[in-house]
Formats: sequence, C-alpha cells, structure tokens
Amino acid sequence: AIDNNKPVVALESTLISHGLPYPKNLEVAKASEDVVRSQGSIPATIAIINGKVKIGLNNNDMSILAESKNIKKVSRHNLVISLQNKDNAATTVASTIYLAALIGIKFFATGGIGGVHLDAENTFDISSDLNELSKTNMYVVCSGAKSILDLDKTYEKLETLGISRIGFNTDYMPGFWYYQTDKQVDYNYKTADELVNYLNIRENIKQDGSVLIFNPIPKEKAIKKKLIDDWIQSSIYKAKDKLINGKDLTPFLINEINILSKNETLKANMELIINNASIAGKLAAKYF
Ligand code: PSU
Ligand code: MN
Repeated sequence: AIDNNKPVVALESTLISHGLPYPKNLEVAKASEDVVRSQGSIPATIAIINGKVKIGLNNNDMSILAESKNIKKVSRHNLVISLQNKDNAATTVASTIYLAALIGIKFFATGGIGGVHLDAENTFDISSDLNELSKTNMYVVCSGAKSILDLDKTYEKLETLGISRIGFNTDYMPGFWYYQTDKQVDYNYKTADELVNYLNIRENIKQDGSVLIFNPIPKEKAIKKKLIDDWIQSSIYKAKDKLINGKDLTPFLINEINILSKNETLKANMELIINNASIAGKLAAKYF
C-alpha cells in the first residue's frame, strides 16, 4: 500500500491490551479497522508479535493482543527489549507513531494521547507520547488527551513542544470522555478539504513533528465533567494506596473508572476511538 501511494492509517495496540477489557477491546479493534476501510483507506494496526514488529495485523494477532494476560506495554524506552525477548507487546501512541513513520505512514488514530499526569510537579510523570509527537511526523486524530491527566498542563506542554493543536469542527481541545475543555485550539477547521490543505502547506515548509487533529466525542455520547472528576479523584486515591505508578498507572485508572462509572466511560471510550479512526480514514483518503 505504501509503495503504491495508497492512504494508510496506523492504529495503536495498547488500547486493545491495556485500555479496554476483553471482548470489547477486540470489537473496537476490528470496528476501527472496518471504519478506516469504509472511508477508502487501509488500516494498519501495529504491535510486536513474537518479537517482530508487525504493521498490519491478522485475526490471530488481534486475538492474542485482546485475550492474552501477559502482553507487555511498550513505548520508546522499552521497545527493543521486547524485540530481543521475543515478546508479544502492545505499542503505545509513542511507539506506534515512531514505527509507522519509519515505513512512511502519515495518518494515525487513537482515543486520547498520553500527557502530563496530575501531580506531575511531584512525580515527573509525563507520557513519552508528548516527546515522540514532537519528533515524529504524523497526523494524529484523537479526542485530546485522556481525562485522567492534567489537561491544562498537557495543553501548554503541547505548545512548548511545537505540536499543533488543530480542531476539526471544534473551538476547544476535547476532554476525551467529556466533550470539551476550556482550552482553545490553534484553529478550527470545518472541512476535510481545508484541513488537508493546511497539511500540504505544512509539508511545503518541511515542518517536523506531529499535528494533533482534535475530534471530540459526539455531544450526545459525552459524559459530564463533574461525574468524571469524582471518579478520577477516587481512583487516584486508590492508585496511591496500592502504590501503582509508572506505566501501570494509566491502565489502572482507566479500568477503575470503567468500574465506578458502570461502564459509561468504557462505552464513551469505544465510541470515540471508532469515531476518530473514521475521521483519520476520511482525511487520509482525501490527502492521497
Ligand atoms: N487511549 C485510549 N486508551 C489507552 C491509551 C490511549 O483510549 O489505553 C494508551 C495509549 O497507548 C497511550 C498510553 O500511548 O495509553 C499512554 O500511557 P502512558 O501514560 O503510560 O504513557
Ligand atoms: Mn507515565
């Protein structure tokens, strides 16, 4: 597909193995690929299977990632270890865009990127997604950064790193499970044509790094911020109590909040991931 200049959309695998429970994770992974296809693009879910980087998975690979209990979570810092140890591993936003860019993929979709965690001033926990987005050329369709993060600090950090915060029919950065934050996007593009034109201009001046294309969860599917904030507070409290930190923190919080919300957040998460994959498929098809 790449050789023939076809539109390809990369998809990550951490949300399959560590972000969503089985069997919903498999459902989302397949539905995401299907919507990319229905928009006229080619999906390439990325993971490490038996120590090999795979860009484009088959059904068996998908099932391993969705069902197996010992899938590693790899970002840039621990990627090579999983290759050497012949692991099955899921790739985060950071490692997925890194691998996708290596072979010339330009578009990527996920739910929400990683970012600056709450209390980062003490823990220094800032997702390496941000660092990777600043270095890797990728057009990333997402619903902002995950609600469990400090979204104000994440927004500022994006600007510091020179990562464009583009709205697709939104004036504000989305809040992942909730519709929007009060942080203004750099520009609100109302049509795919205008947005693709922006990407072309950017390429003319050879700007590097990623562009975040913010696509909020549909309003009627969004959850109230107040509810989410309460769930976040109690799950952060629990994480501290259980001494959960580092790369285990994000999956722990997401899972806890799914339970507290009686799967409201899980439903919203599924909805927005598939929706983002669809927009990425549409933009890629227009771009090529
Ligand atoms: N988006 C989701 N669910 C997820 C993630 C994103 O809807 O599970 C994953 C992504 O793979 C992202 C990772 O890169 O969480 C961030 O983890 P950390 O905060 O440890 O960098
Ligand atoms: Mn982290």
